[in-house]
Order: sequence, then structure tokens, then C-alpha cells
Amino acid sequence: MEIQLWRSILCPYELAVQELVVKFQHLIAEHRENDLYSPIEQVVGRVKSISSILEKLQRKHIPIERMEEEIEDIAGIRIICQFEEDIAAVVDLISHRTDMEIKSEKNYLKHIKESGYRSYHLIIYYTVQTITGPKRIQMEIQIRTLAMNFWATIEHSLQYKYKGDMPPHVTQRLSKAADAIESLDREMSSVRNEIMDAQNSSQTQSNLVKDILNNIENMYKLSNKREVMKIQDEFLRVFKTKDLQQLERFHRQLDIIAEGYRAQSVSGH
Ligand code: 0O2
Repeated sequence: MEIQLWRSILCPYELAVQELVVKFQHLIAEHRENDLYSPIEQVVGRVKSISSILEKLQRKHIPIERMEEEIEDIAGIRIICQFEEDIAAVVDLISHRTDMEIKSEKNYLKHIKESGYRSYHLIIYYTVQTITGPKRIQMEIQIRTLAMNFWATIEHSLQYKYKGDMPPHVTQRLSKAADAIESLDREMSSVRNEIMDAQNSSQTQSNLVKDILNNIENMYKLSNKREVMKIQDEFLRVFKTKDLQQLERFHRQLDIIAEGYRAQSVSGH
């Protein structure tokens, strides 16, 4: 197989990875803009390297012509969550989407791998538009917590280093570390509500501040500058109190004032 052919085979997979990363990143932004907790913390994607594809073909005795049918993770997306509970929420979210179809699932949270690996895997079908028309491809989505990702990243590097011949003392250490990661995830889950409350408040505050300053800026363009500067001073005073309820009240009042300014400017024209 020539380089040229590899390029054209992998091209739709590259497009699919880029599209899905954008789509999931947008979901994060949409949650945050609506003051909602996002079960997705980060998303990354990659197309498997040619050398990794060749290695998998050899290991599984797959003829190269069957590559696209048999190798399900040529394109891969990794979704990182904060808490273990978020993983089910992400799976649910994906299962309700109309732009991807779940082919199969592997639950390595329930059935932890011998290595200690934990993660939730989905194989999906996804269609990309190419110059020769639509192409339906398979993709792997790995969903795991930040802690699981930390462990898997380190273990993956060590697997690469020892090329499948990991010394027992390293395997033992990794197994102990996997237990520690599992208990860390449990600990974090037990304070999940508190952490989520704190994060939601911080997001709400940042959205309120953005809205308020946007309103102030618009009012400044429309009317009495000295009055608007007084409103800005008042905002800074309220902001200093670090009291979210006061900020919300100020936001509501400012909305009413801004509406009045807008009505005045319309009738003035
Ligand atoms: P890469 O570099 O991430 O692409 P397999 O036969 O195990 O290779 P299979 O049966 O097709 O793969 O699917 P499985 O078990 O769901 O594993 C697919 C991917 O999950 C792997 O891809 C890894 O990314 C990850 N994974 C599975 N098991 C482990 C593990 O024990 N440790 C770590 N760190 N990751 C794991 P690739 O192709 O191995 O590698």
C-alpha cells in the first residue's frame, strides 16, 4: 500500500475526529452558558498512527483489505469527566444524538481489565461528507474520569516502553496505583454535590458579570454617560461583596433600567 492511499483512507477519519471534538467542546460551552453543570470536562481526539494500525493488523491477523471493517478505533475520541457518575450521563447523552449511532459498548468500569484499566468504551457509526459523497465510518469513544485518564496515560507509556513484557514489580505498582485511583474517584464522588455547587456558582457569577458589563456598555453608548458611570461604580461595589444573590438582584434591576434606556432611545428617534 502506498503513502498516497493511506492519506486518502485516513482523510475521512481525520475529518470525523475534528468534527466530533468541535461538537463535544460545543456541548461543554452550551452547558456553561446556560449555568448548567457539564458532565464533560475535556475532549480530545486522534487518528491512530499508521504504525499502530499496522501493528494491530498483524497482532489480530487481519488482512489489510479488511482494515476499515475490523479496526474500530482508527478514529478515536476521548471524553474526560470529573466524576464517575458523569460517565453514565455522557453515554446517555450520546445515545440520544441523531448524528451518531452506537454499535457496541464495553464497560471496563464494571469489568475492570486485568491491568487495572477502567474506562467506558463505545463504538459508534458516524457519517462524514467527503468529495465523493457521504462515508459512514466507525469510531471509538472512550469515556473516563480525570483520575482514570491519569492512570491509563502512565500505564500506556509503560506498556510502550516494555513492549508487552512489563516486569512484575512494575505491574504490581500499577495495580496498586489503579486501586488508589479507584478510591480517589470514590472520595471525589462523595463530595460531588459540594464541588458541583461551587463550580456552578462560579460559572453563574461569570455569566452574570458578562451580562451586566454588556448591558452597561450598551447603555453607555445610548445615553447619559455620568449616570451609567454611577451604575458601573454600583456594580463594582456589589461585585466586591462576593454575594451571588446581591449580584443576581443587581442583574435583574439593571435589566429593567436597560430596557427603559432602550425604550427611550427608540422613542427618541
Ligand atoms: P491506542 O494507542 O490508544 O490506540 P486491543 O485488542 O486490547 O488492542 P480492542 O479489543 O480492539 O483492543 O479494544 P479495547 O480493549 O476496548 O481497547 C481499545 C483501546 O482501549 C486501546 O487502544 C487503549 O487505548 C485502551 N485500552 C484498553 N486496554 C487498556 C489498558 O490495559 N491500558 C491502557 N492504558 N489502555 C487500554 P490501543 O489500540 O491499545 O492503543
